[in-house]
Amino acid sequence: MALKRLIEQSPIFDIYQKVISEKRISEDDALRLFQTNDIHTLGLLANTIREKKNNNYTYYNINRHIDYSNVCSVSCKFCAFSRFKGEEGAYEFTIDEICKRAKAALDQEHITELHIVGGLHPDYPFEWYENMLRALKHTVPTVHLKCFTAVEIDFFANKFDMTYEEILKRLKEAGLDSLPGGGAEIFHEDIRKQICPGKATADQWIQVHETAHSLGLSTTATMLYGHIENYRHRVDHLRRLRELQDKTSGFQTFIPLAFHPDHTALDQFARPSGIEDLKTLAISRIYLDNFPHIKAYWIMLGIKLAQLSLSFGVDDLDGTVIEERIYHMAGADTPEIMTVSQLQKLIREVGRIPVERDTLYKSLKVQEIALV
Ligand code: V47
Ligand code: SF4
Repeated sequence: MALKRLIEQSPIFDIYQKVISEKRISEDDALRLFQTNDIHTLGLLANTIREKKNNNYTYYNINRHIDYSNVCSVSCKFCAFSRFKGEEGAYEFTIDEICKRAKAALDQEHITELHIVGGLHPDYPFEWYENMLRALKHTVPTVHLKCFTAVEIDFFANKFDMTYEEILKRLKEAGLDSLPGGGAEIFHEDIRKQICPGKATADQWIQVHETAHSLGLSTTATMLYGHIENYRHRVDHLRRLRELQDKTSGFQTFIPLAFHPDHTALDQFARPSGIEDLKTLAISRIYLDNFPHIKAYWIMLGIKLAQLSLSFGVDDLDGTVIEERIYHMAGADTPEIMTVSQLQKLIREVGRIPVERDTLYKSLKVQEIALV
């Protein structure tokens, strides 16, 4: 009864009623959710939807990230990872090195997914990317290849004078299985032109994903928050994603990414607070009613907060990862790898059931063992 009274007195009680009766919330509602300090009602709402959609399950996968090169033709203000060609710290993996890393991860960790991205390399011919995919399919044929952000796809289209469809069809033929959600940053033009001029616009990012969905390639979506944007920009970002998902149903997951400022041109900012992280995850779960999954990328969020987020709308913790660079170059102090048993333990500790999934959310192993 006390809880009922508390909820009834909440400044977001009208939104609570909407969500409980399965009505879609508006952009104004989402903005009010960002403005509220009633984190308990927010968490309760997000958790209700999370349990309706994904029961008590929490998903993870066994994956490896490979960032094939940090050489990039542009310089986004939030990025600590990229280097211009010839600059100190620039690196390029050969296709052979990439395959060796992939094979080692399959043999030692039994990965089911490779997540491969890189900078916008000024010199590589298109065949380099095709050859990388072909070599990987030959070396680790069972592994799902989730490669290239929409920003990279847009860069290839401009550089090699092809349409998104032509690029994606050729990459698919070479072995591409799906696209990751990076490069979305904040869609709003006022922010984009300040933090990442010179790369794909929001419309282009959306168009690449729409094209991928039309070709049967599923994708994920991200939002980089906690820098110069405000809540209205975040809501605008979520709105554009919900609209595309209404059209295509091609997104699997949404992953909010907390800004890490170290060694970036925006290092005057602090990292978003824990409350800000939980709010953003919870509101994403509530507003994006057409997204099946919300992921907390533990590398970025920290392990303790990622665990707590499982009560704030999150049903997915990404994977074992291995050799993450983008966040660790920007100051992340999380480990670069978590073992499967560590992942399972932190899921079980909050009373959820760990489920190993493949990239497309087919359950591979459900760990129904009770916590002792
Ligand atoms: O595109 C770069 C962001 C993204 C910083 O699709 C930064 O399942 C915070 O997209 N602070 C790469 N963020 C990571 C990414 C991702 C991660 C996990 C899972 C999936 C998925 C995708 O990271 C970049 C950019 O948006 N980023 N620098 C930074 N300093
Ligand atoms: Fe290059 Fe991507 Fe870094 Fe921007 S975020 S500088 S496109 S590597």
